[in-house]
Amino acid sequence: MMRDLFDTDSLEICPGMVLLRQFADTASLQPVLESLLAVSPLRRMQTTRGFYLSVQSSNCGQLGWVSDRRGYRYSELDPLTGQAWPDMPAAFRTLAQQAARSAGFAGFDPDGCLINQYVPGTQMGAHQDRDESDVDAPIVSVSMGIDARFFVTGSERRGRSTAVDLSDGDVVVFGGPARLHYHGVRKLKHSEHPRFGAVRWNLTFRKAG
Ligand code: MD3
Ligand code: FE
Repeated sequence: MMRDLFDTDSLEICPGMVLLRQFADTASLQPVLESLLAVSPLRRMQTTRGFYLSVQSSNCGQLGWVSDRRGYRYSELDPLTGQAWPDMPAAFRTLAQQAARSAGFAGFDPDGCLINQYVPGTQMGAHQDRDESDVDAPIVSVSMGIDARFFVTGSERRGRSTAVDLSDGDVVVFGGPARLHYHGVRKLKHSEHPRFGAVRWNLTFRKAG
């Protein structure tokens, strides 16, 4: 099927930020995700100050985002296993490329995918994603499982925010003028998804290297 920016299920939240509701077939992604986590398991990453992030994380692809007492960076090796991250599955790559193209970013070629697991009570404070060498490339975000309220404040960390509730299968593309916007996720409410249970997964596809 051909999808483009003018389909009714594509919504521009602000310049450079495009929401594609129900774009991803998460039932088919679920076993693929499980096979990745069998190779590079979930873990809680640490900040430079020694605090643990409340999300649990892993990665696939050439470069994985890691954070520890030394800071954050992209790494070719999983520090937990000492091995390369698992390859990015074709189903993941194709989904990210199709979403980016639908949002006007043809030619997106992600080299890493950060996998974040949220459980009820988990939140993510306002931050920018600026560790990627190429911030001209967009970031593609895929939500699976229970709903979360995402917010974006813009070029300042504080101030008025725009909220979007993200549900299973929703994909958001952040590029152009939105690429360096501050954003985060409000504390997750308790709920259950029929296939994923009381869990939210977020995949973010990045051009890191
Ligand atoms: C907005 N994840 O993993 S969507 C992250 O829904 C992250 O789990 C959130 O923020 C989540 O870094 C938000 C992803 C996202 C990624 C990059 C962005 C949103 C963005 C860059 C600019 C603006
Ligand atoms: Fe982010």
